[in-house]
Amino acid sequence: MEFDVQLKESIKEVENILEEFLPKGKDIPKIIIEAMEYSLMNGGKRLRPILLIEAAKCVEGDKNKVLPLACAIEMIHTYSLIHDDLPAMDDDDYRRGKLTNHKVFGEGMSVLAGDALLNYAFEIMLTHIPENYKEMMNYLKAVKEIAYAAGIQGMIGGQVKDLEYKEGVMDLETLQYIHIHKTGALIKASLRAGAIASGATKEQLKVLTVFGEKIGLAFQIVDDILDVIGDQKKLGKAIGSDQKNHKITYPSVYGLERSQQMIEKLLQEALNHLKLFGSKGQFLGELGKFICKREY
Ligand code: GRG
Repeated sequence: MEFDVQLKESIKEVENILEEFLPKGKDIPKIIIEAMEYSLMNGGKRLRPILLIEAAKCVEGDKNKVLPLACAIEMIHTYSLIHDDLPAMDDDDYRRGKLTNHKVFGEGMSVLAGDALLNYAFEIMLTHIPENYKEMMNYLKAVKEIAYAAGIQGMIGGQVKDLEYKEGVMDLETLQYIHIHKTGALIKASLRAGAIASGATKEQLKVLTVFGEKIGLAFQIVDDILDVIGDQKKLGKAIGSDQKNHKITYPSVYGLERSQQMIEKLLQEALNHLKLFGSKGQFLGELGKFICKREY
């Protein structure tokens, strides 16, 4: 099957499950469900849940058993975007071509929608713990992996540094810390969680970890480049925000050409590692290429 078709099918599959997992119930105020759904079902690329599912497939895990983890990671990602768009953070009006959550629901409700998605992600994961002891232990280790990557040692840590340096001059070491933690950590955790929950061997886990690290960093360099030369229509948001906010980025330090060469090098190294999985890793490899060559 062609990659584009397969990707569309995977996105559809993730979206169906997200719909299924969304909270329902008379006792929940309708507005919070609407605010959560507005951003969660708003056309994301669904990269993290697909990476998680594909990592499970690479190690011959049961896809159905990792679906709660895949949905949870997309909910955590969505919460981070909602909060990142708030006036107290990046103050953005548009995401994926549509008004940001707080522009529609107001700042207070938007904070709560982010909180609710984060909390609900853990509720879903903990509601679906397998009963078999070995599977349960692997699954709980995967939940911990996600918690760690989303927290102060991961995404929040990266966002904290980003916020701290908003006004000041950042050095390259800090830029790398931010990239690795703010975006890289959740991408790496998607792969590791899918593998760990599916009982990966040490060697398999190592390969998927390195693949995740390389693709995670490449993802962020692409993001930096798109902020300089991206197509606003395709991106669904304005470009040039890094320059406007005097942020140092890969293109501002290394230039566009060298940044692009770095992405290519990271991609090739990531793909080399995947060889361990043979044809089972083929779609994951294509996904890596898509991430490195994306235009949105
Ligand atoms: C608020 C705790 C907290 C963290 C925010 C990830 C993050 C940390 C902020 C996002 C800021 C940002 C736009 C970073 C660039 C990289 C990134 C995460 C882009 C969006 O991810 P995609 O391209 O998004 O996977 P879609 O729209 O496809 O879901």
